[in-house]
Amino acid sequence: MKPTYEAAVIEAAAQAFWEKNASFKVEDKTDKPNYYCLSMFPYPSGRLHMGHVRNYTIGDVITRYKKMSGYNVMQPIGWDAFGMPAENAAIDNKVSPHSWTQKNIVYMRQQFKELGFGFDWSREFSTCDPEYYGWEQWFFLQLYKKGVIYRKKGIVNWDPVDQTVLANEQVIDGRGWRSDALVERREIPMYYFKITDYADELLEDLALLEEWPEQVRTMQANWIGRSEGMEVTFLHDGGQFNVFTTRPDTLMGVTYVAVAPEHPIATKAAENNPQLAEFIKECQKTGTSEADFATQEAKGMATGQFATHPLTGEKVEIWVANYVLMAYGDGAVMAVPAHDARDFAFAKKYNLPIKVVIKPENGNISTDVWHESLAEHGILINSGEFDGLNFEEAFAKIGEALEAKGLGKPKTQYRLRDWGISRQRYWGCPIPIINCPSCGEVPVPEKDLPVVLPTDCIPDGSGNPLNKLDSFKNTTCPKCGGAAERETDTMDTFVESSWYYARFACSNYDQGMIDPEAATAWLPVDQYIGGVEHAILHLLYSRFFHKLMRNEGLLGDIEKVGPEPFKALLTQGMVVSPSFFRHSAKGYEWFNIKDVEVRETNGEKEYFLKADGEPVTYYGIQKMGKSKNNGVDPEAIVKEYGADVSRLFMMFTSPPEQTLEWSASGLEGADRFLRRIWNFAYENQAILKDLTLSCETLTEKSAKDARREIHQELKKALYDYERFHFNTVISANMIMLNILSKLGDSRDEAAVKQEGFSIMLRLLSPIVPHITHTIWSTLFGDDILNHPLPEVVTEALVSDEVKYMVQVNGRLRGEIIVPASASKEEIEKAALANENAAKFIEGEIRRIIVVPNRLVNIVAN
Ligand code: ANZ
Ligand code: ZN
Repeated sequence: MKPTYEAAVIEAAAQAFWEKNASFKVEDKTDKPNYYCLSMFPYPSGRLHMGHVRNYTIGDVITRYKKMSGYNVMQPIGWDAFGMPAENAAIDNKVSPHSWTQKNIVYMRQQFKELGFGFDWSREFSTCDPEYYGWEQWFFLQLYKKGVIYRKKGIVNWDPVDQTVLANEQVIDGRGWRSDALVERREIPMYYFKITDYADELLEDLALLEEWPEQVRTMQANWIGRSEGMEVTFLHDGGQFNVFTTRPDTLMGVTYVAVAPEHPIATKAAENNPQLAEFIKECQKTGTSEADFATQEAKGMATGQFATHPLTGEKVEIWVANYVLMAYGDGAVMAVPAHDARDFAFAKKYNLPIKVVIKPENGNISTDVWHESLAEHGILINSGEFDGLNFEEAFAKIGEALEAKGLGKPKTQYRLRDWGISRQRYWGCPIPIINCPSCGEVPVPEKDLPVVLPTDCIPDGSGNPLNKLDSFKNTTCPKCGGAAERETDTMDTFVESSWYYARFACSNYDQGMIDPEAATAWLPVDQYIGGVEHAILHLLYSRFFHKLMRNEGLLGDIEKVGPEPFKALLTQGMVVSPSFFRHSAKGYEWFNIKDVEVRETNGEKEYFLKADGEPVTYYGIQKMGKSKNNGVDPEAIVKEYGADVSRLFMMFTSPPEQTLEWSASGLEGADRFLRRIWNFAYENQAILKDLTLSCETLTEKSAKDARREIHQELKKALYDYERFHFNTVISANMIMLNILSKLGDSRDEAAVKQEGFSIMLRLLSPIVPHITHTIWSTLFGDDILNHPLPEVVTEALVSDEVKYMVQVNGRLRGEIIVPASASKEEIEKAALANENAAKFIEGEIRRIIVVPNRLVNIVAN
């Protein structure tokens, strides 16, 4: 054994050992129970950042912990390789997205290996491999046949200068990110998944996900957004239209109705109203994202038309309003300004009447300014025959009145929309459809799959290069044999990430999308780990896909696999670090902590740039990232300190779900602890290897005490491991090392050192696998991974002595230590002999009460 800890040397050797022995390659069936641990696979952006490292470290610790707990653990890894960053990089660097992506994968794979992650590399794949996305195209065709995927027109952001469709995040303040042109909305045909058919199941099955964070389940439920309400019909000159309302109790307070700018009534009214036509066009210039709708100012225009109130028969004006979404409910609302905040703001702006029909509990019905009590449920007023009813009664009675006239019925509405998956982009999975001038949309025959994406295009920013690539685009119609064109849209990359978890069970299977036997063996994922930013879409789409694959019979024994893909979910906290800036004419300039010097005078901290000695402003602890230049490159950490130090620091500083604050001193601390472990092993080599030592026959008190404390710490650590509280597992080991370091070389103490250190190595092995591997194999000659976690020896916890509190008349006055075998009389005698207690005994001793193993109370007066 070398006298000093050299991370670089031992880590390379340990990694080579795992690689050579395929230590993390797993078979589908062994004599152990299977456990599937999955960290969300990365986008191959170029290099790992700290968020990645934290995510995969947590997953790796769980993997190794479960392996040492007796499971056959699969921890796969792959690459979520399609998507926009590759196209943007291609535009900037003039290389194809394919070669940019491949280069990144090679680099990041190496980084993974240098961090010592126990991945089963035999299962690796990229979503841009035709062997992967070909099955996705096959699945598309099955769903298309059944109508689960269908085509309809959808609205996109159109950049009139670049002549291209923009993603929502490419629209900045209503303008194209590259061209700065005002973005328009366009309607184009697109493909959709009918996820709304699964809304109820997706909502109800959330209850099965007991090992998911409550917050994530709530976010999913809100996203699905089930609302119980009523569909109400309004008649007007040209016919009739429906509105959806959750508040039919406010029906008598309707003072106008409003339709979305795209509503047919608006279109019709605009035909001979140029001003209105202009307004509608204006509305269409804003982005199409939810956020755009939520933040824009309410605007509208009257159509000059009127509708008939379904109960009173009064005329109410029809408005076009930008706050009404065409895609929700019926694209129209019955406006009740007195009780709905958006209607209120709109009515105030355009001077429309406000009629109060609900009296809230606090009685406040003033409508000078908006206040929340107006939106509460209450008792109906100004509502004729419905006066005096509460919400539930009014819902029922008004519902009956509407139904009697055929002008209303109860309705359940979902916020969830069908999932549009067409992207007008190159670097994605081609949609397997051929557009024929005579036959229309024709699915690609299964025998012609996969439709392979050409890999040598270099996009230039002016739209999808597939449109200009005749060799891809031009084809013949499978139906009529005439000239036809391939669909050039590709799929949303969320499609690939919706089923990769299942493909990892059988990455190399070529008889189908999923091997049913492998699915039965591995699914559901036992533990899924990832960032909370995926709490909604990715997890919802994966849950949806799981149900789709189940319905196609692809998942094997569904009784065993179950209806959900991820049994337990851990959402790891952010990695944060301090940020610093200067403001100048050029704007904000952000400086990295490594370039900043901290000076402390009289407890006040001041910050200076090392380069010029001038001050910079501290901007607090922020999420690590490029925008604030406050990132720390994990590669530099590994180079300087090694993978184990980085892993230990991350696991020790905070529990997985919480924010992790970067600190150089924390890293130093982790490094010191590992060096102490190494030194301990080095200095005690002879003892640690001595096979004649045993803890079974200890007689020395110091040794017995130390052993008891070690096993007490072990007991806590095992409990915390199971809860994934790795930070306290580590503190327990720090305490153990302190205990062991105080022991001498007597046979008894040496035996405890040996046992205690072997406990520590096994406990720490999942967290710092390299150093523990090296020390273990040096001392004991075999592979620590093949050893189970240490177990608590119950006898070691039993003490020879017991501590008693001594009370006099119920007040604590002293402590005594007696042999565990002491009789009641001996304990009483010891208590009376306690000097401090004796001082408080006044008068006659009436009684002595002994509570076994806890206290002695002397009653005297
Ligand atoms: C009248 C009313 C009175 C409403 C009141 C609310 C409060 P949730 O709960 O999200 O389902 N609404 C319906 N369709 C809409 C659309 N296409 N665009 C914008 N808003 C729309 O919301 C349902 C409520 O949102 C409905 O109930 C409707 O306004 C509005 F005191 O009807 B309510
Ligand atoms: Zn045809």
